[in-house]
Amino acid sequence: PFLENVVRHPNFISGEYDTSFIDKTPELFLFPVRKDRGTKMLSYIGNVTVNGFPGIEKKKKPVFEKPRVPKVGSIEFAKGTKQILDEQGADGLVKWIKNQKEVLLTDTTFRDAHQSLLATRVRTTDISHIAEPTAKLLPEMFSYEMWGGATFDVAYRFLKEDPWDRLLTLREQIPNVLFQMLLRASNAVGYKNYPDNVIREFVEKSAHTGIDVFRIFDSLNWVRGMEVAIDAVRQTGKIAEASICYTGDILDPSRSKYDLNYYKSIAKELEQQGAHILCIKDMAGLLKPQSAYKLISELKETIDIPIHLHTHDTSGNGIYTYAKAIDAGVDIVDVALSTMAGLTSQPSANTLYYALEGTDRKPNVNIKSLEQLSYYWEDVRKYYRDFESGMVAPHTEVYEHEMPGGQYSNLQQQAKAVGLGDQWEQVKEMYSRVNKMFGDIVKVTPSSKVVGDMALYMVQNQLSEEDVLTRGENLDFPDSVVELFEGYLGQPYGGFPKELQRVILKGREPITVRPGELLEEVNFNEIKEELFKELARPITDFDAIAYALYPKVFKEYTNIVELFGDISVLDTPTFLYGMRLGEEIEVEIEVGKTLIVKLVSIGQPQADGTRVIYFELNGQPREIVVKDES
Ligand code: 3PY
Ligand code: ZN
Repeated sequence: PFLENVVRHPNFISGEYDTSFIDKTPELFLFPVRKDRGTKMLSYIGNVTVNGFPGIEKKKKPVFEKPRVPKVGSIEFAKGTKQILDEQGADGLVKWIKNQKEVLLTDTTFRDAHQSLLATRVRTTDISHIAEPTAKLLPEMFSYEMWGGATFDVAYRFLKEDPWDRLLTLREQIPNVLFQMLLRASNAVGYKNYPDNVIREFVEKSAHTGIDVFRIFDSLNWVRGMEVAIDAVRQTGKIAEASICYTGDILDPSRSKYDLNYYKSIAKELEQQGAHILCIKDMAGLLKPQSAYKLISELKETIDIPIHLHTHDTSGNGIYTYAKAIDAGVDIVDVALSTMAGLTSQPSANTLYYALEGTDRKPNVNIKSLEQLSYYWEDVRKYYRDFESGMVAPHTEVYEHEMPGGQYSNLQQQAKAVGLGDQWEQVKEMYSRVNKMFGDIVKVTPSSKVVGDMALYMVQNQLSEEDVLTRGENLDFPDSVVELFEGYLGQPYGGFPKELQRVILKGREPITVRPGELLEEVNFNEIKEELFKELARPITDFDAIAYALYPKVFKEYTNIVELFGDISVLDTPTFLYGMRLGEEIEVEIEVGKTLIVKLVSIGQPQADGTRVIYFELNGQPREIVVKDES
């Protein structure tokens, strides 16, 4: 193990060592005790069988049908948009988009659809099993949105898997269609602003690992906040798709803050900043059909770059909104496969196909393929039913509270957690009052979270807007609220309400510059050294970035991997529910190496609160001791 430690040490690998390297590097003598992979995996299965999966009610593992995977072995990969970008560059791809008569489609099934319907819980294994069939059956898609947004931290935090592995794995399986990610500009894939060098490093590594289209947005539509991200993406030769988050209602004269001119002027600015594509990001699904027609028509007159429209179908109006936007000349729209579409997710691709029959903008896509792939997701979605939000019908109230698709069920959970489960109606109403109190701001991650935190705080403490202003000096506001008003998420259009800002900051001065100008650069070599000392294993660039973004979450993830090994190889029912007595499963721990696991029996609880679980591993008896947390 000593030699192994030496050759894996970053200083050894990088050649930055001399003969004193061994004396000065005491961690070389740390030899981790390595349990074998089989035992670690049985520990995980034993644990989840006895204690259940965090966040869902403990229950016996249900019986699921095997998901229907279309057979595509004999089909070749058709060339797609990935080849256009690789062969003709970003400008070539933009030209190609502009030459298409048919509307182009982005499929969000691998990202926003499950972020919005299933709390972002879909695991890499379930995407990977349908990756090749998708690439072969839907090669005409403009892009697959498959990374970013909440998928990054949820992978480490809840799925106990490495999001970079997802990107690497899918890129190997899908050679022909552009990969798209959602990047929260200076907030990267997090909830706060990061130093500029973290943003640049993150973009560089993501591009290098397989992302082609970066959809960049700022949670206050602050163009300055997007500058670094747009520039970083352009440096990589990939596509910078800059977004304006749609807020308010351009048809409502009483909501004059976000009028047509607001959108037109930001669109112009983003085009000048170097955006290859403009996205209208309607994260809550507020863009009504006639507004879509007007907005897209006017933007088409205002800018030269293609326009990509994103919406959520929460109100049930999604297809109508798309139909109007398509009439007005929008170039690309976001859809999901039908069984992962609708409600807080994107409108259905299958439905849009039929809606556009008889028009010359009908998408070039095979409806049979859409239906076949939808079967797979109908089956896989059942694995995750404990994460469904409970919304079963169109929800037109969204036009009132304006909550983004991905926030609704999250905030509901947060409300329950602080004992406000039965006051959900008040929380929703307060959300919209807080928005007005904050000056009617753009609400999207992370600004939407701040509005949610404040709404919960006010309902919990029975505070009115008046109370906040008059008693604010003595109130301990949530950290996220203080940070917003300090200027650490950027500057809202029209500024902060001055009196409220003074009360919340209790006399401290807010910043008005780009937070990135004040934040100290992260030293990635130091991070690598520190992590190496702690983990005694080679530290990759991916690990270092993850740590820079989410130090605590990343460390917890590495602890779990140390304890249970790589559990991303387990099938989802076993990952979420463990095993039934007498059940036998196969786990492919690496290509060509399969473990056969049988759960034989579960012992009675012992005096110390543990139970012995009896397994067979490849036919040999194995006992695992698990602490019963119940
Ligand atoms: C995210 O930032 O994750 C979003 O999906 C915002 O709409
Ligand atoms: Zn979205």
